[in-house]
Amino acid sequence: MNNKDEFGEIDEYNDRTRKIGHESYKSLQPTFIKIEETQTQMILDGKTQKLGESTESTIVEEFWEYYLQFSPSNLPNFASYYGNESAELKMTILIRVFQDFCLERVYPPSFPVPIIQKAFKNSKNNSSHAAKFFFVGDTHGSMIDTMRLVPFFVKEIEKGILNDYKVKIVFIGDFIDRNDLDIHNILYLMTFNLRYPNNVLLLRGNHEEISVCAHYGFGKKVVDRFSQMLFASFCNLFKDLPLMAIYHCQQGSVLCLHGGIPIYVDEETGKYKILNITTYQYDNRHVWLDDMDKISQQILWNDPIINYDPENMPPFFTSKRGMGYWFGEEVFDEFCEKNKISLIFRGHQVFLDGIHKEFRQRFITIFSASDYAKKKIKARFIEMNSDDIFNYKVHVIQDLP
Ligand SMILES: [Mn+2]
Repeated sequence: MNNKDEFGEIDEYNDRTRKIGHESYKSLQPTFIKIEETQTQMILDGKTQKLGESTESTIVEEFWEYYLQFSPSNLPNFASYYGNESAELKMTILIRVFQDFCLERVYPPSFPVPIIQKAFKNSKNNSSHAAKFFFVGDTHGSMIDTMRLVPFFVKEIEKGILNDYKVKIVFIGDFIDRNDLDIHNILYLMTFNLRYPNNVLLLRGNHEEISVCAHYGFGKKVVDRFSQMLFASFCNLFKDLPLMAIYHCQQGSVLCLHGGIPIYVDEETGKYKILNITTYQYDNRHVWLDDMDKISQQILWNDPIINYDPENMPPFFTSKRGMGYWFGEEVFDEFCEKNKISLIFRGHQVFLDGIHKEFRQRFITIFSASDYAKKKIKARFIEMNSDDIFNYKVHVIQDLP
């Protein structure tokens, strides 16, 4: 129906990927335990320091300087940096610094919901600052696009500082797989996030999970070039990426998530209900997808039904991807009403035009990788002002200077 076989979205999760994921997870289990123990020991020893106070922040500068030498016409090489003997160690440190940052920001004990919430004009405590948002969909290792986006965003952040407004940039998951340069892509985005910790946010996509990335390229590349240990470190980090970002603006709230809205389905009766996303007890922080709660799985995997016909279709049905659901407009409306959401921006689906609007233009898919599956894709991103959320701009990445 809506999905196109040519992009391999149908059966993306199947018995084979599930088996690969589970086997990788089992075989890496001792490594995961070792990583956890090392991290716990470091905390006990007082070795983890906050970013900015630590000499470890030099690792961020080092990666930043490294990526500054490249441009869209001079991309990093599949093999470059990796000739350096200490590359793996540096990556491991960068991963750990980024993981500490995620844990501190996303799961503080006072707010154990995997949502980044920032209030703007609505809030009494935070009434003065306007904000400019940028939303980026799947990048999937397409460095030619990331190399254009990051310098552009840096300039926007600087403009925001000069003119006293906030700049928030959300990358809506799927940084890896399907492209040879995906290791570079995730390293560059992590570095960008750490260098501008108040401006940048990386959300988890369905590819940031062991079953998917062990099967679609990233895992094999990391293990072949480096080690199982490094692959385990990446997977252990992915579980700590937030699932959603919600921004309260004067005209309404805007939600970002990778896949789609979740539906709670009673397996015995088949009846469904729509949840309040801020009070649901998530159990999402697992390396392997099948261990996660069904709501978190769906946030990463669901899709809208394109050209939904309420007369002749059920409100939702099992996704042909092999995980999650496709949902129609009633379910979507109920979700938005219950959670007081006006607009949703998400990635996850490939459209040649780089954008697709569904459900009276309120559910917006954005795709940000032009170098994907050998197709000519018009990769795009969104620019939105906090005081005028319905008049967001849609940019073509290639048109950036
Ligand atoms: Mn996806």
